Amino acid sequence: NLQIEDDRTGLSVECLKRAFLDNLFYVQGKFPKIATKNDYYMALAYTVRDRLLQRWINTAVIYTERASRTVSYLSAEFLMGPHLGNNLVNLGIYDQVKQAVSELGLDLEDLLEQEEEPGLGNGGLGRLAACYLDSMATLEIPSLGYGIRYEFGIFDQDIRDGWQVEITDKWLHCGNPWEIARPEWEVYVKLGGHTEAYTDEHGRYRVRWIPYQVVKGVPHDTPILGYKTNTANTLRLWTAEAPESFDFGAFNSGDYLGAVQAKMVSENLSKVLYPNDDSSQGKRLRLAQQIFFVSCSLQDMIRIVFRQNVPLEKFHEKFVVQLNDTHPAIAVAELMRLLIDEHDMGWDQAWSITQKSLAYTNHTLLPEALERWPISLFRSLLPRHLEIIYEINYHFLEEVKAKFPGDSDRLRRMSLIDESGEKYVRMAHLACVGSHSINGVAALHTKLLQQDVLRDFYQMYPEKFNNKTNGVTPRRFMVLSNPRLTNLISSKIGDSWIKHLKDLKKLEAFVDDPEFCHQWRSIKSAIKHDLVAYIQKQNGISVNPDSIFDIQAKRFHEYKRQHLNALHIITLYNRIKANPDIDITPRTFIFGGKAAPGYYMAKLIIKLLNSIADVVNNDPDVRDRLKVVFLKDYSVKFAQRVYPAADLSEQISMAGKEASGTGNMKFALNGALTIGTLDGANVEIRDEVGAENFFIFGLTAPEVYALKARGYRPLDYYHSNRELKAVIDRIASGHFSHGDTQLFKPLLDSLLHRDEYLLFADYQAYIDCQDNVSQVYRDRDRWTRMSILNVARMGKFSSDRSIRDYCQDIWNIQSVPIELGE
Ligand code: DL6
Repeated sequence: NLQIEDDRTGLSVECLKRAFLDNLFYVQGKFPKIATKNDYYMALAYTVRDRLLQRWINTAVIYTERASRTVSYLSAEFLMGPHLGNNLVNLGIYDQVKQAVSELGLDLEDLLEQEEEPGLGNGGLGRLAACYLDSMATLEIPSLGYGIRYEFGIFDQDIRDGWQVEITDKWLHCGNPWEIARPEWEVYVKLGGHTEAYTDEHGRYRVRWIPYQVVKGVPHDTPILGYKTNTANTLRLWTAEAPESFDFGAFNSGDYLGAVQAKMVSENLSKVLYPNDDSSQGKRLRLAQQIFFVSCSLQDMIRIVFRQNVPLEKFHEKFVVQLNDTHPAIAVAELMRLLIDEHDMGWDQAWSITQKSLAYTNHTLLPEALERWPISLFRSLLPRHLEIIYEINYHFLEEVKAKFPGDSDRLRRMSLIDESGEKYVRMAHLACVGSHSINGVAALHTKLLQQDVLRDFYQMYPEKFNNKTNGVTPRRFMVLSNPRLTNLISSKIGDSWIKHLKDLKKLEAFVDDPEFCHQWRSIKSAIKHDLVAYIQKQNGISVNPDSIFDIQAKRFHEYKRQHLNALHIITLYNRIKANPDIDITPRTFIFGGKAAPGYYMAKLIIKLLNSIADVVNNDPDVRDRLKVVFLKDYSVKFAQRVYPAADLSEQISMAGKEASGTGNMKFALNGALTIGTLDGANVEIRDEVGAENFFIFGLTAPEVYALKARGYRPLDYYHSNRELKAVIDRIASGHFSHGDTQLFKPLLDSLLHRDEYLLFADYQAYIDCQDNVSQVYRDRDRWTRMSILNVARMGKFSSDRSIRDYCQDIWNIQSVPIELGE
């Protein structure tokens, strides 16, 4: 018995080896001779999970005993990335495990590669949620992440003939060793049907909801371990099931297909992640997904409240519920419904608890991304919620009237219901009214919310607004992904920076140390060589490791302006074509990212980049001075490989559009210099690292507004800028499309006649700035110095800092250290 316990918790190499072989045998049912790589991965994953479980259970015991105040982080997306490597880092057993598997004749890197990452998110918003879970566990903050266990995550991206092709992401096909299903905590969610009013035995007005359909939610829990703490919090993801697998009535009467129909309809709810990161499409299934996971999660919280003997009136003392964008905003109406209809509470008390419990984070300045649902759809799916929203709206508009008497235009603008045409429920308004806190994700973003997108709400509730600049976890995005730089840094300043990122500041003392600078440069160079090998293997393109690695890796969207980057590439290409002997600093342009499947223009931009790559990489005049590489299927795993290799990070969105960005932080933390506009968190990164260590260009947000207000005419720029005109004409001529002059016409027409994101207005400033980058790169000492100073000054952008800010300003929550029992 003692022996078994040791094999499940021990951290010595010998013990790890024994446990690994034991899991291979007893869990995978294999022995080394016939085991596949995946069997080995699974055996190792279970070995690591066993070591997490002790911490996980202890954490749960202590939280339960103390009924600790808990953060519920509600998010439709959690882009976790592979678990194995991160758990090894956080457990502090990376080296022991590497040795253990190597003594068994295996390579740890190989096994890490094997993991299918759970791609349960689109991009920044989902990845932020994952960084926050890591930081909450590291800071020993009791927390539960709640979301959906999509059977199919974000699609895999293939590139065929330069076009993006989407492939189903079957991330669960080999099983998921990190989760434990908890069917004993299943809950039921109602959908559709109608409501009936009645009077209860105390003579009170009540409403009964008779649903058309009931879906079962089953939680699947994944432990989230903090870095070198004993805290293991929980990510709880819901799977939708039919309450009964079969409709036995239909089955018995011979209607077999009809009998499984209900099961299929229910399971659809957690079938697939919506692959759009920026538009609300008003789809019924999406709204159903939202109510599904929100209702499951709130019911689960109420179960916990009861289990811990907390009176329901103190729900808001036990839980603070952070809404990650408006996707979970239906929580406002659902919590009201649960308290009033299911738990007999009066309206005023329920409303007070709801507002005190909920807090809302906004993640976008794009008007098209603000979710709204047609009333007809809402009524057919959530009839009771619509009634509750009408009632909230009535009380809310009374408040507005009291504060701004006689301002009917304001009432119309602020109403929870958009009545300008077809009627819609405005989810951002619902979130603002139902929450006690509203935050943006970077200083500029919050300011723009206050001045523009949510101005009326800011005037109504100024005290609710606050900024929480995003951050990223240095565990995954440095310690795990960049061990070489991590070791160099720790050899100089110790490893306290991993938990206290501001300690990186101590690196400044070494910026004039030639030996240190040399090591710094050698490490970047070694990592670039690795990426060169990867690119050769993946894309068959040979790349010069001494060229500037100029990387833009993020979702494809016109506002992010990957096509502005393309204009720069063609500008350099044109210069070479005009003067083949021109002295150009060699560059490798690397792109990665997915486009929403229905977003035609973004997909055309991917096609353009691949078409440019085909021409530029194969034109003998270029003589390998420029290379263009599109790395397909960008993911967290892939990002971890790319950030450390970058010299230059492209953060070139039109100012006033990128809420924050977090890739900008990951690149800079890994020693890349940034070329960027004054948008999102770029502004704060520039402030921290110093303007002299940052390549800033382009219009500011106020200049963007002013230019648009004056009347923007992109054609004027085209006609007056010789290089710009040559670039556009080169594309239009069919040079990158085998003579086809129509292929990129929609993109060119959009630029020449609308150019919503002001590429032409920013073009010259961008080119000038890039020319400066090329100049500075030639001075390797200067570049290295800038790189070191960037890293040294990135302390602010740890997600630990963000979480501390949330804890202090919004959540009012303290850490609960976990002791490991015997
Ligand atoms: O806050 C995380 C992340 C920001 O860094 C990005 O700037 C922003 O675009 C992204 N938003 C989304 C889509 N959100 N909505 N709605 O991913 O959030």
